[in-house]
Amino acid sequence: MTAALADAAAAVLRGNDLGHLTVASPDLYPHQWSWDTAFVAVGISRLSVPRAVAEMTSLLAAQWPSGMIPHIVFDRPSAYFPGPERWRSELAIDPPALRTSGICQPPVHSVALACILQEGRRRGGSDRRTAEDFVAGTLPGWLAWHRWLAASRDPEGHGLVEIHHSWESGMDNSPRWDFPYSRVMPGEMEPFTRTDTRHVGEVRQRPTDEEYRRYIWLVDQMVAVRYDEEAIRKTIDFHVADVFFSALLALTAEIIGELAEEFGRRADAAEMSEVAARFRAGVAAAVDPETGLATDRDLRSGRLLHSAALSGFAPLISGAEADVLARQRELLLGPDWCGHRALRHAVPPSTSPAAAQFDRRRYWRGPQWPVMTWLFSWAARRHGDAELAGRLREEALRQLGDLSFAEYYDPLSGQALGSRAQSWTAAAALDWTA
Ligand code: 9WN
Repeated sequence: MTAALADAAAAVLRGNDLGHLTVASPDLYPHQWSWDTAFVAVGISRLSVPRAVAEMTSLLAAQWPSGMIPHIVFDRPSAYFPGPERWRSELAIDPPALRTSGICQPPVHSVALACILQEGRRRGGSDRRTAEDFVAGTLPGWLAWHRWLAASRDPEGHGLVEIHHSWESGMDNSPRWDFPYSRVMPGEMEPFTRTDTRHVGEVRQRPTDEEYRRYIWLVDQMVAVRYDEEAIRKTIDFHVADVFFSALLALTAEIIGELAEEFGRRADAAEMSEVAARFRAGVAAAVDPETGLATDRDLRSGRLLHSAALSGFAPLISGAEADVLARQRELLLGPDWCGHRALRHAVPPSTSPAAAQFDRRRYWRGPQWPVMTWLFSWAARRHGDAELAGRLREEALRQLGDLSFAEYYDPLSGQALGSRAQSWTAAAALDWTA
């Protein structure tokens, strides 16, 4: 079974491979996405270290002069909406060399660097050299990305990353964002036609039209100020502190710091370790003592955004004090989450099945996302909890046994939902079976 799963996963990644980059999925997402690329590179490294390096290199080529890694790189025409004509990255005050979107996604990239390096060294020979040269040669670019996040997205040093669009969170329509979006009131705007709904079985597996109007309204607001970060902060209708993004920054800054140290960049290492500590503290301070879950904040109203979303487990990603981790672990495996009696597979749902907002088939409002299971499993191992990591892996492998490599799954029936042949799902399977 494991060999069949690995073969099928490899076939999905080959099918989505354009040569120098892998599209996030064949029809729904025919371009390169930022955080998808990191997960995909981890999986591909199990097949070919040079190919994994190429994947990361093509993403880095799209880095903005500011240091931002954009969330989508458009390298060919397609019907995806919003495409480059709506994003208009060429209008940016300091524009990127390639056509990209104008926002970012959570940093997972240094996880990919660490995995590529580990796999290169395990294989030895030219793979080892390729991986080491690649990490040493591109560290300045990845450092600039983490620096930009720490400076531009947390200018006051609170240890929480602010975002200007829910696409930046990667969890687009999560209940986390219901309140801030209730304050986004689109005015007159250029008409548009969605294309995403053509590629899924049922429209109800995707965000609603009302949500899309708000998503595009925010894009137009950013274009209007030519992606000037300062102006965006002042004018954008969606302005929140994202606890899960912050946890990833804490984790990935720590890894970048370790890599910098290893490759002789002492000052960079110290700087990244400070960034990691700052965001780890920000995440820890955002844990609600009553629920035990980490909480986002709406920066327009100052309101805390309580929601039963998977992001509440941010400390399991960033790392935290032992008592915080123990409580989070218990909650994660408990009856409101992985241990919920109606779940088909005991892996984390995107929203708790015990919550009023739970919607078993709609995107980030309930379904289980295998890539998120992979992330929690990887982080658990890194933070010394091999038992949790192994449990999640085992359950996820059962879920992936249908070989559809779906984007997400109905947590109650186990049915595949969203896109099929999703690259990051196949990548997770490959890493787990290696
Ligand atoms: C918008 C590619 C991306 C993921 C996101 C996921 C979804 C895009 C969309 O697909 O978002 O960025 O068009 O719905 O929410 O996490 O990176 O897989």
